[in-house]
Amino acid sequence: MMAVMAPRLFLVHGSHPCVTVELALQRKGIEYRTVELLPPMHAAVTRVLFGQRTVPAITFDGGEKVSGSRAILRRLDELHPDPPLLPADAAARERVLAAEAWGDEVFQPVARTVLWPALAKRPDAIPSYQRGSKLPGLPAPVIKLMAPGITAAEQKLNATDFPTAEQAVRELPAMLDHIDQLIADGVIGGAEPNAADFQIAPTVRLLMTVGDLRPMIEGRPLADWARAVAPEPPGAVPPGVYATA
Ligand SMILES: N[C@@H](CCC(=O)N[C@@H](CS)C(=O)NCC(=O)O)C(=O)O
Repeated sequence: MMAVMAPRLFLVHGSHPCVTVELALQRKGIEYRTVELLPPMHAAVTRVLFGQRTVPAITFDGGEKVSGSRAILRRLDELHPDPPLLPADAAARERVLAAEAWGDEVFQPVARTVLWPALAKRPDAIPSYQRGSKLPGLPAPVIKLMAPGITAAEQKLNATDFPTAEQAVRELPAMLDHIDQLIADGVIGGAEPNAADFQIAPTVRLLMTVGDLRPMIEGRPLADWARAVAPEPPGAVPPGVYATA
């Protein structure tokens, strides 16, 4: 009998949608291997390998390739139905899918919008986001030299700059209210984590690494929920970058 190859997850260290996929794989007890890519160069590699520039991307036994956190979770449910990532009840399922789509399309980009301008202001914080990476770390003086180039490239890639980030910070409380409402409505935060839990919680946890944003999150129901669902990501930007009320 032919041996079944474990899926290979292409990821960037600390990337929140990559955590989403890892949480789903782990929930289903699927053994997988990871291929860690270095940002922002990873986009060129994934474009060649997957025809799409973003991570997460995954290859399954037989060579099937899937890009995108939501598409990967759908495929995982097809390949390994138990435990399911979506509720069986049709109405509940629609609510979870809508929350997951919001988490992917609206909330997930906020972390990139806010983080890269913060790191441009505090390049000394960049090495903290590499903690736990499998790739060889660059010496601090080299990172210092490269920081303006890396943060400028990432801001361009993610269509952000400092004013855009400040606006996103102002809009964050309304988004956090929405997540608290999803918890109150039982769409997320139930006994069994679902696809929307796995999509939204890693973004909350990444935002908590930004010192100015953490106080906006702590004390809300979503802070404990996010801690229960997703692991603590690497990295810390000291407070004092963004003015918050
Ligand atoms: N929302 C999509 C896209 C993920 C995404 O934008 N990933 C970032 C890393 S967190 C990326 O690969 N960016 C590179 C680029 O935009 O070229 C998903 O959940 O899969």
